[in-house]
Amino acid sequence: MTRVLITGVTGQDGGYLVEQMLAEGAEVHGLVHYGDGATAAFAATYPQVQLHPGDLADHAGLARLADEVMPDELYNFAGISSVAFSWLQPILTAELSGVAAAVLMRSALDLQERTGRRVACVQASSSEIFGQAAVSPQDETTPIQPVSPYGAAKAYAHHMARVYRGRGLHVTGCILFNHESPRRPETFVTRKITAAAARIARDGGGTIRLGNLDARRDWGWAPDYVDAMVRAARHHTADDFVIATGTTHTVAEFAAAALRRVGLGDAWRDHVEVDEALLRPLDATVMVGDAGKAQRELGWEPSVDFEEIVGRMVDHDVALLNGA
Ligand code: GDR
Repeated sequence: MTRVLITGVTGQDGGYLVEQMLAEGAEVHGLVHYGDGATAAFAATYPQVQLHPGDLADHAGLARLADEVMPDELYNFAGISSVAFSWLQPILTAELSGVAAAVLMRSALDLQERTGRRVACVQASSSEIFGQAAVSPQDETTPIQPVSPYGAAKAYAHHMARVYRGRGLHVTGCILFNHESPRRPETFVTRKITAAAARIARDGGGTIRLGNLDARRDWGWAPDYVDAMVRAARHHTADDFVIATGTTHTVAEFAAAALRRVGLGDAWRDHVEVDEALLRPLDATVMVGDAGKAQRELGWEPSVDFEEIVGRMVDHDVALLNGA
């Protein structure tokens, strides 16, 4: 039986990975943060998962956890996931999204060297490591030049995956572009828009306050991205893989699609206000990934397109408001 350790298990990707692993019959362990409000609900939903309370800043605790669980596969999804928040807490972001990842990799390597058993690791890297990339689409060879504290922390972790790979650890850096689902919190622009579109439709009016409407993102379907990471963990060779759809849309286009879904297509601009306070000090402008390598080597490709992602998220939020 495969034994899996997932950090960040209560997040969007953690939940989808748990479901995929339980369906396979794996033994699943998750690191949860002390006092995380999401833990009780998560434990009730997935009672089969063995939860380990801990703190990413407790380096000795992370090493002990790896030794105790002795995972075959370790997925690191933990850390600060909001680029906007990283501007408020840059040092904490470096600690939790950068240093903690390196600690986990070193712990996995120590374990592997002591026991002689392979520990396949996946580092959830991010397209934010490319910053304001000069080339589009971005692939595994695109220069790493982040423009946000989040991107810088993720770039460090991504480089450390390369370093530990050189030391013999089977660690893959999956460079994930934006990936969405109804499980996204409203701190991310997609869910903020779909939840607002549902409210506007119910109330017969209202607006969404947004920041940069012109930012272009490559939005994919989160369960597809989780599946890519499992394929990467099990691939014969550890490597870097871009996971993306290859299509890009602006925030404005996302808002228009969401409002179209609730029947307000032509009037979408009447329902969007720009709030300068939501603009970031620096924001990647165009993100679009080339996942050709993942397609060739992992047999992976995205299964849900932009309109369908928007549609599923809006329909979920409409149903939530209707008490479904
Ligand atoms: P991002 O996602 O920063 O790309 O990181 P987010 O949804 O927060 O922003 C996407 C783009 O939308 C613009 N934007 C707004 N963003 C938010 N959150 N709220 C707003 O009101 C708003 N208005 C406009 C942003 O400026 C940005 O350009 C996500 C996260 O999942 C990371 O963890 C992951 O690594 C990257 O995607 C790939």
